[in-house]
Amino acid sequence: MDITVKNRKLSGWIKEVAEMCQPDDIYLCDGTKKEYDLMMSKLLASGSAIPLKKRPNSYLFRSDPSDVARVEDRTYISTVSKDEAGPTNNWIDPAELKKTMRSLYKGCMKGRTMYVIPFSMGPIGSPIAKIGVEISDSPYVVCNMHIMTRVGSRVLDILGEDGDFIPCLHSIGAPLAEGQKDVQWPCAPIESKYISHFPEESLIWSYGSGYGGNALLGKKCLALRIASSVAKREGWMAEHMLILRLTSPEGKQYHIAAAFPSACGKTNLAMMRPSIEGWKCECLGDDIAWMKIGPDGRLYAINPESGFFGVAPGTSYNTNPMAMDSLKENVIFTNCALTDDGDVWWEGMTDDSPAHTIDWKGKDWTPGSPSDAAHPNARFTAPASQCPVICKDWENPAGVPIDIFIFGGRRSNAVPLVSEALSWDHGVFLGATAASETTSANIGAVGNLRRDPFAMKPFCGYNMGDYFQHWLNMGDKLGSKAPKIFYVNWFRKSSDGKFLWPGFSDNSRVLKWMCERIDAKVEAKESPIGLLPKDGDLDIKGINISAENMKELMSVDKAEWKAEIPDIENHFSLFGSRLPERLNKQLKDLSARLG
Ligand code: GTP
Ligand code: SPV
Ligand code: MN
Repeated sequence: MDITVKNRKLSGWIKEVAEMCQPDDIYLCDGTKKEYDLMMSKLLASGSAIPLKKRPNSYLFRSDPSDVARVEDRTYISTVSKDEAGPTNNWIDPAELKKTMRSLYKGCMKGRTMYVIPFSMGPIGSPIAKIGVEISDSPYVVCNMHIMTRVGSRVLDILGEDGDFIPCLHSIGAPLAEGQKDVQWPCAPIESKYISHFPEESLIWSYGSGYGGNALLGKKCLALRIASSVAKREGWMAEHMLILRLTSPEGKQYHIAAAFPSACGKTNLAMMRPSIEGWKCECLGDDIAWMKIGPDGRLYAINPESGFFGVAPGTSYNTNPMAMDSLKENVIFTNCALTDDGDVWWEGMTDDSPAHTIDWKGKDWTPGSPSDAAHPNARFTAPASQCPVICKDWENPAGVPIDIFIFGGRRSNAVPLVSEALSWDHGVFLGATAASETTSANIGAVGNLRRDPFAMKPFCGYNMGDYFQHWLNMGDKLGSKAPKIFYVNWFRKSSDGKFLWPGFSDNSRVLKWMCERIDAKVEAKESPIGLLPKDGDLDIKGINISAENMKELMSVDKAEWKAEIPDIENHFSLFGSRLPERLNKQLKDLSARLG
């Protein structure tokens, strides 16, 4: 059962974890295709993976009905002082949390194999990349990590004997007694799930879930929660942002990074096909951006991931054709429906639903059934390299210079389609006060409006008040080279409950206006909440939107916005003395502008 690795820290950690978790076997991952196939063959044999006739090398998984999304209520930032974790994170004292979790981890891998997965976030060997090692007892996690991160022996070569890495311990929390038959999706009950982060020692401990961000620890745990805390100390940024390159008909390139909360449109915008003539969009990343100030003083972004873990429902050839084309082969689908001819299906994928499917719970489903065929948080895991509009620079370790930041969210009212920040501080205020209706990317109620600053509420690894200050500091350092900040809302609804804006490829029209603004080609109109497009400046040629709807979409209702003020005050009061005074000033200015 012994495996040998050169790296001393890793060797010691593997031994320690094996003693605690007591697996039957240990396997060191090398990231090869052969290994992927071996894991899949195990998952096929156990009945967890369902091969898809219609898509080569692609498989469907059905999770336990209790394990369908991230669990924010069970996610912890465990710093020595509670204040360090701040008011937006759950906190337990590290010693206490480790004690609780050690007792859960004790013997938790009995009857299973312990996989050691060395991975790199960012191109292997690049100066900006971070190395992690995930230990997991889930072969499903191994396969997903192969797609989402760079797994391989080269990572161990780079580590050498003394190199450092971020230990990411994961167990599904479902040991097998001798002779006990495994279930299709083993996991632990909700009350013993823990997604824990110890940012002061760059350590991740996850227990009890096999799903997405709870289990693929390179993503939200390492690349956002731990990385954000490292970034604060080192003076860079780790953000919940897509990265795209937009090229104008004249051939000018613009790089845009946009932060929307989970299931609020990042993947769709990242690979959008502009509906306006001559404009081109290429994808660099769909979920996470790491950004550093370059030698020329501009802010450069890389995508630390190597795959997409995207929301399936709503994805179609109409809404997101480039995602659909990325899903033809080599894909892992989770909680989608299975069609009779051996393909996957989900709500919104086709105009007509199939006459019959097996739903995500494994039950017969026909149109008109009371529940969805695919879970609303059903996902695909696909290699980024398969996206037809992946940018040739997506793995360039130097990154791309960001011209525009966009914040936004899902707001059925109040927030206009687009506005421009009056200044960097005002832009930070827009990010800090961003609010969005909750989605099924987290276990919990859906559709409740909440403040989700910078789309980072669930992902900031330290006190959010300090995070706001970090944004202000970055702006001070960038000075005139700072990206311009905009705020968007694709999700405003009319009184009859329909989206006012067509969205998707037509979002290019909004991006075009932003480019014209940064090139000073058009002027903007003042409003209390920021700058708005002047009438006629937003290119809506050729789309079917009535003048009344357009007016409603762009309207800023003073009374509605005045009603936001007490809520923003409440939100800010959470941070006490950690709230930067510059943001309070922005709030006062907004109140004054609203009169
Ligand atoms: P995470 O992976 O959870 O971080 O989500 P995301 O921000 O990448 O969201 P994604 O692009 O997957 O979109 C989530 C849902 O919103 C999907 O069902 C999309 O079809 C829908 N959506 C995305 N963009 C638009 C839009 O412009 N308009 C409308 N109406 N819906 C959209
Ligand atoms: C999100 O919830 O923002 C996601 C999916 O991108 S997960 O990987 O589960 O966090
Ligand atoms: Mn996300």
